[in-house]
Amino acid sequence: MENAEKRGGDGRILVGVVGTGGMGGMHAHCLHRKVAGARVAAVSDVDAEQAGKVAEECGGAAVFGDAVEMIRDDGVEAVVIASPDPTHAELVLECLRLGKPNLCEKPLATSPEEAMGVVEAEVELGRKLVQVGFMRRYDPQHVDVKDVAASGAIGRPVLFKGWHRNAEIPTGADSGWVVINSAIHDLDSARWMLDAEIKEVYVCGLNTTGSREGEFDLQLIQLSLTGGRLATIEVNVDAGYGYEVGVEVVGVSGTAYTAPPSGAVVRLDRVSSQNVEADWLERFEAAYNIELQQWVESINNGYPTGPDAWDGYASLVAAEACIASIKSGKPESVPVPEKPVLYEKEGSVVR
Ligand code: ISE
Repeated sequence: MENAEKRGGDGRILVGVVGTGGMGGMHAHCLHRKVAGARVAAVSDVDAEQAGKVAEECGGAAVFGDAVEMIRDDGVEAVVIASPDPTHAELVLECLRLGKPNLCEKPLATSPEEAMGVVEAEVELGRKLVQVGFMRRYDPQHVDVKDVAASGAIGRPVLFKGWHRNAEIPTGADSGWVVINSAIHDLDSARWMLDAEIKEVYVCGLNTTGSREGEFDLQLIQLSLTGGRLATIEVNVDAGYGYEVGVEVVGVSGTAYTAPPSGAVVRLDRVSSQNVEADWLERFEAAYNIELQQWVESINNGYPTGPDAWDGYASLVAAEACIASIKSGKPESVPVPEKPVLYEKEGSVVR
């Protein structure tokens, strides 16, 4: 980056973190303790006490009550956005106006139209600055499966299977929440693993709790993708026993699936057991570290190279079609327009 000299004198990228709750706090701590080449320069949150606590734990970062003010500050060169979902797109657009690289938690926006606004702004700028927090793309177990699928070892990949279970559904969550908050990861995984776009979706669901009539906490999503590929996804956000995510890619001559995250297998009293993670922060701890480390390195090399604004947009278009399918009870087609050339290229500058 051209303004490397500005970085507090030691060459580390000065990062501002928006939101210091569960996700933002985790990102800030991870940047502070585990990521080389970056410094948490500032944090922002409407909860001043929480922001102050995280700032102190992260080496005395500056504290802002207003996210936009923090993003505009000269002492912030790159931004992690982990505030509530409805704020994402506007904050990403502010980063784009200032030319600041950013890593935005999923979803990129609350609707495909809003996400398209981000894509258009980035295309207008002619540089990729946005990365979306689809952290499974950094999970060692997922990466192993992707590598096998991409190597051709199992023949042409034809089917993706994903399973995704949360221990407990938050109060008030409806079918749409399950899709936009949880299934969006699986929609991205299917696109990434199969290297294809989603063309059609069909969702069946169940209410396993009996308490939210008409709302599906258990959803079975069937996808048709480009290249004649298929996918099935189970999302169960009230599984009770813990948190679990896995994928399988079936090729024409073999199959590859995620090994369970390691942990001792304990055999006691004639029972064999292994811990199940409580939530995504525990299950994907390594993935979040790798995601942030690679994000920092990619910025140092010029631009973010992880899942981009197009991935954020395409996943939201598919998510919206899933919600339409839940309402209609029928398959729904997914109208994804042609991908702008900016997102086809390895490099960031197209003009
Ligand atoms: C949560 O918001 C996440 O992003 C997790 O990665 C996902 O697995 C979980 O289902 C969501 O609720």
